[in-house]
Amino acid sequence: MTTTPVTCPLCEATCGLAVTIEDSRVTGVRGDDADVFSHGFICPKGASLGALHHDPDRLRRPLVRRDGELVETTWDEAFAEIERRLPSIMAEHGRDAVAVYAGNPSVHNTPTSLYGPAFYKALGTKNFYTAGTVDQVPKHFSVGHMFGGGFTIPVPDLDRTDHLLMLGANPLVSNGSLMTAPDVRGKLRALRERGGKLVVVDPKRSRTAELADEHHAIRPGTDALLLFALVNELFTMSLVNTRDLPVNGLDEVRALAAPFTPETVAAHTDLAADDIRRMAHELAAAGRAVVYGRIGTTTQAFGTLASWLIDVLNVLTGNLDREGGAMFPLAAAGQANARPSKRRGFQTGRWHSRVRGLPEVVGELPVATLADEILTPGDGQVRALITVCGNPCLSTPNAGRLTEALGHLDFMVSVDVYLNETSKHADVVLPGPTPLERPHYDLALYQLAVRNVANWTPATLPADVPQEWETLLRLTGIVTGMGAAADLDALDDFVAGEMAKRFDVAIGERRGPERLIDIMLRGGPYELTLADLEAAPHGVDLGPLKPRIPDVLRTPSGRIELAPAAITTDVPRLAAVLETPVNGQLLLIGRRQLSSNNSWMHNLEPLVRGKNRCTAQLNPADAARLGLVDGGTAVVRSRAGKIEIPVEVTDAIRAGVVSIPHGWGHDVDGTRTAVATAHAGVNTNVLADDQLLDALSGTAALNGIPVEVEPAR
Ligand SMILES: Nc1nc2c(c(=O)[nH]1)N[C@H]1C(S)=C(S)[C@@H](COP(=O)(O)OP(=O)(O)OC[C@H]3O[C@@H](n4cnc5c(=O)[nH]c(N)nc54)[C@H](O)[C@@H]3O)O[C@H]1N2
Ligand SMILES: Nc1nc2c(c(=O)[nH]1)N[C@H]1C(S)=C(S)[C@@H](COP(=O)(O)OP(=O)(O)OC[C@H]3O[C@@H](n4cnc5c(=O)[nH]c(N)nc54)[C@H](O)[C@@H]3O)O[C@H]1N2
Ligand code: SF4
Ligand SMILES: [Mo]
Repeated sequence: MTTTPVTCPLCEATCGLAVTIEDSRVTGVRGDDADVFSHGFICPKGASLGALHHDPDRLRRPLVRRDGELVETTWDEAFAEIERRLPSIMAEHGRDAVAVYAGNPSVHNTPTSLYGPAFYKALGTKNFYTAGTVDQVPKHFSVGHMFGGGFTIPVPDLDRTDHLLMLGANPLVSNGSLMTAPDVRGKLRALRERGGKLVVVDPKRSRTAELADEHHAIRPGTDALLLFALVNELFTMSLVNTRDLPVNGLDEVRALAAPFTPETVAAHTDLAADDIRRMAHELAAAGRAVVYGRIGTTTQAFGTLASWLIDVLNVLTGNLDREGGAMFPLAAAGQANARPSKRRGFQTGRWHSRVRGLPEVVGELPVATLADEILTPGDGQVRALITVCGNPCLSTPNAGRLTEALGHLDFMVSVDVYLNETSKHADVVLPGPTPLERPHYDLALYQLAVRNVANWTPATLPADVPQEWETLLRLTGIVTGMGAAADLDALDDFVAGEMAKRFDVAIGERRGPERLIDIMLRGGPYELTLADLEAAPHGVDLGPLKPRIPDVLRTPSGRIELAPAAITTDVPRLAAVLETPVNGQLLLIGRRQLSSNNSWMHNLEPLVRGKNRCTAQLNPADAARLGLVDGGTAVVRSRAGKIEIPVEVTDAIRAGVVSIPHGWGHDVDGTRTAVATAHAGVNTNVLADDQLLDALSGTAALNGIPVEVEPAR
């Protein structure tokens, strides 16, 4: 029996877990008390790492389509099939005819996060999509233009703040996002114990709102109006104090905010003008305060404006880049803004999608238009798709249309551990190892951590499938013409060599992800080595966040751009909302659930036990008006589609709002997920509208979707 410390790769919190193994069976998973960051915290998903590892439905051999059926095959045959079909499509129709969709776990999985980019670059397609455009891309857009780097995202300094204004986030359930912070509940309790204040803005009295000092049940999609009114009040009452921050565009922001007084936004936000005023005054008066927003503020029609205004408020109150405010982490590895580079400024729209002309942001196109690109004939039509750790048939808007579109592809490959709603459409499915069978270093999420930390986890158990970095290198070999039999060591040397050049260090001895992480650590700001982390299995604490301005800025001016034209151009669209009378339309929003992980962990019995969680939550007043009863069934309709779903009546939801969780809808033929199928739920993204986007970033508005609800007959 051995107990090994492991960093959990399932969500953004990066908890340290202690995994007990007996005769290569996982017999226990608990929080690792010695972890330098999480100090023993664990959630139900982390506790299910063993169930995931032993899930009999998890794919252990590649699948290939023969006579219409997906059948198990050898690795050589799987790659041979890809080599037979993919290069010819590229040769005949060009590189853009092959699209990629990289899903959320591709960022949490160290090997795919390191070798995916090498493969995508080799593929060279403009049709590159990720889960980012159903998630955080508006934030990349706003910080890119304000601070000069799309990944220069400030995070709330949770451990030292005295006032946290939180919008559209529920970290007690999600465990935090764009804010790597294990045990958020403990941190929020500590905030209140030291006399601080937590204010939550959310159409639902979420678990986080329940813990808060104050909860404001805003009308969905109107956060930008509220935030602008807070800005307006700060200027009007001379409460602006940017300290010694280097700021351009103050006067412009003051002028832009002028129409958005607390009175003018009150009707649309459904918040009282006096409350809005008080929120502004308390924010300005608190010693150390921070505004933070998440999914409810990004995946909505004004996602970029809301994301921008959140940091405008952090600047106007002098809380950007100061202790207890919104601070820039300095990760040990891979943080682009930690290295000296030219201040070229941030660009978006370097290319556009073919059919709808939607802009590129941080190298990707909006996934809301992937189906258009597949279904619309013409030069550059997408004919092949490669998904890597993604389930867009459940995760992206107008899921019904995307599912139909996949049937029109000439060829599809899924790099995925399950045969599910998306991978069932593939011609070849390539599985990878489980989290316990691969090494882990949370490259992306330490760049968003509320404390600077570093932790390396070697693979705990031997894998019965190839490592995904090798799979991705094989695919790289195929699309670069070297073929599936390409020399993987030579390809790996090439990838490592490029990275060593970029980080200005020697290439080093190891192979695979170990070598790449070692290169980034050695070239990083703390000059750590992988050996240092191997010697510290519970992690290395690099201390609290420190101010990083001006060095962190990469705007051409070297200053914070508070009113970039690329963003302010969308303000008239927001102002127009004020001219439109409020109507009584029901609006659909989403919610997360503690024992779900987007769409893909519903095949684990411990996580789906108990009553059906996939319900439409409605306020008692709406239920009564519509003739709906708790436990009954409702028909919910939007422009995009229609579903039937059980009703849950609860006063936690404000009137005029319906909340349905995403990631459900597992009752489709041809999958191999018996437990999930038995707990199917309904796919809410059949309702999400692929035409309803944040105008600037093309990110889908998954919150604030107009719907009609009636009792099912
Ligand atoms: N309506 C609505 N829709 C939403 C959201 C919402 O709030 N409301 N949220 C959006 C957000 S924020 C996100 S991030 C997306 C997520 O969207 P996706 O990333 O498309 O979906 P996931 O459910 O994370 O699916 C992950 C896939 O990766 C596979 N997988 C898991 N681990 C591994 C691994 O180690 N290797 C490989 N190869 N495959 C693996 C799983 O089997 C699954 O197929 O959903 C979005 N969709
Ligand atoms: N347990 C669990 N944890 C997860 C995930 C999971 O599926 N399950 N998914 C992970 C992923 S991919 C992500 S991106 C993060 C997301 O992390 P969070 O953003 O914290 O996610 P949610 O819990 O969906 O919280 C969003 C909140 O926004 C509210 N909301 C909806 N519309 C609006 C609006 O218009 N305005 C405002 N102010 N609020 C609104 C919702 O009611 C909800 O309470 O969570 C991650 N963690
Ligand atoms: S909170 Fe996230 S990182 Fe921590 S145990 Fe749960 S899933 Fe894993
Ligand atoms: Mo996400």
